[in-house]
Amino acid sequence: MRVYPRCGIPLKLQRRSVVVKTSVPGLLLDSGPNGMSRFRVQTELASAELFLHGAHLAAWQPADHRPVLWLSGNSWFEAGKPIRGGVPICFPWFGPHPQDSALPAHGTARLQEWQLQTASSGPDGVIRLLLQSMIGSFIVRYELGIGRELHLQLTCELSATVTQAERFEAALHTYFAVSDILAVQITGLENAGFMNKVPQLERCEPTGEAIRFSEETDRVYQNTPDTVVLHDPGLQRKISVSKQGSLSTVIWNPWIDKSRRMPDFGDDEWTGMVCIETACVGDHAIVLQPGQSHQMSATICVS
Ligand code: TA6
Repeated sequence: MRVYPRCGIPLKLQRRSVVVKTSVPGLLLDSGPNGMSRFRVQTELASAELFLHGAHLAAWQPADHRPVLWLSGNSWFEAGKPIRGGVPICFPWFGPHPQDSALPAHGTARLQEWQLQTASSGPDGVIRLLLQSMIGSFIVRYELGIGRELHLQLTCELSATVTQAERFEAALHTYFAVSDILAVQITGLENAGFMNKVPQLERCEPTGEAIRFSEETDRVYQNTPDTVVLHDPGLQRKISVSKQGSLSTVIWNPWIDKSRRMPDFGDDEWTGMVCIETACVGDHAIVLQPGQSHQMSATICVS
């Protein structure tokens, strides 16, 4: 059986539900829904699930806490379709394609099968995974550090073989589980202006106050280098999202009507989730010269 280099993991799982121990303590490989290859982390620090499809982190639960990432009970697990929840990777564009509406929303990264490059368990007990994919002219690497904290790092390199600069947008479109969207608030964006996308596209001034939810909310905050905190009194926890290499932060809850319009989103699931997305979009899209690269990372902590 051929194995992944350097971590002894079989390249291909048979289409039956098998669980394969890997050479990395606390890291298993099995077949998830519809036989999709899934890495499962189970250590003293945390548990998690990562699909090669879209390099999609679908679950993360640090020890002594409830699940942090939200996943729809109606999610697709199919080639060519994104998983609904967890951390979708939006690349090389965000939202609808600017010229061709036939192209998938949020780009193709979350629809591709990524390759595992390395997997390891450090002396700190953190499981570190490196995945890679070629997306257009870009070599995209995704590093995950899975422990009591979650560290996600997306490195996008423009191939040196191209002859001109290229622009991209990127987002870690993170879905957080909440006790009740009506009870939570988000701080850290009080002083940032934002593009409001509902009810219509409108540039808005800073509100000067924490974000609370009472309707469909879809906002792209710009010039936001600082840490954002999700306060959830119902679960008696705070979730902080700190970042590097990202000046956009997207806040999204679909509310009632949009939830009903999405087949892979339960009609009543909107009350239990909110997206806080670490991004480089719009005014903060990235332009690279051939051979250049850009790193965007997020560190998520629960207290
Ligand atoms: O990040 C917010 C957003 O751009 C919303 O406009 C909504 O479309 C959401 O992403 C989900 O997009 P998706 O393509 O995953 O259904």
